[in-house]
Amino acid sequence: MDLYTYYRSTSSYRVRLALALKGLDYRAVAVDLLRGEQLQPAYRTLNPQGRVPSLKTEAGEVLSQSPAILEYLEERYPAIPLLPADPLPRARHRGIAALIACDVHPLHNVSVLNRLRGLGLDEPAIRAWVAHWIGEGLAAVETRLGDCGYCFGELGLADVYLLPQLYAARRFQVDLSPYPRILRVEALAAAHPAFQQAHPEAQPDTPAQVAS
Ligand SMILES: N[C@@H](CCC(=O)N[C@@H](CS)C(=O)NCC(=O)O)C(=O)O
Repeated sequence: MDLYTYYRSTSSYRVRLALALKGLDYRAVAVDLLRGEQLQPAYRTLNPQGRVPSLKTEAGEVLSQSPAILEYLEERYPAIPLLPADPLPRARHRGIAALIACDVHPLHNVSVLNRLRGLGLDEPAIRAWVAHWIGEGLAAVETRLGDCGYCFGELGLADVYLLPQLYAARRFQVDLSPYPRILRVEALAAAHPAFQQAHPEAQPDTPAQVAS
């Protein structure tokens, strides 16, 4: 499989995590969002929306939208599942996923921030905008999480959405101290090889000054 990815893209990081957790091999193809490579015709023939990630499957089919890609991986490679078997815990994982993917991440996307710049907002105002929406989303996530282990005990889909969002939160200097359950999950994940492998600072396209 080929994954079209950008090192610090939240939605690419979700897919990298799922691939790593499921132990699946893939080739990373970097798409530099700051240079606008996602908007170039070469990439738009694969993904007309001009967003990452895209996944080219083993059969050569190109998939877009990280939730759809994650569902594909879950259904095609069920041996290591990201969702529990029972409907209720599955819905809890999906609730966190939807909160982050629908209500938080789109508000700090590159093109959205560029649009705010175009409207005349300066960088501190934009940072405050992002921090507000991420903080509001994480406050809601915090109330939903269990008291031990990953988001809901066992590692799963909710963690695949939460960890990338936390990376973005730290990048935008969101104060995470009010969220002890979230911080517990983040600390656990930091020691997990799949999270280390998928981490934005460990990618082939990570700039040298960012790599840890
Ligand atoms: N809902 C989409 C969002 C994809 C998305 O917005 N990706 C961002 C990076 S995280 C992107 O490509 N931004 C480029 C742009 O805004 O021009 C998904 O989950 O895949």
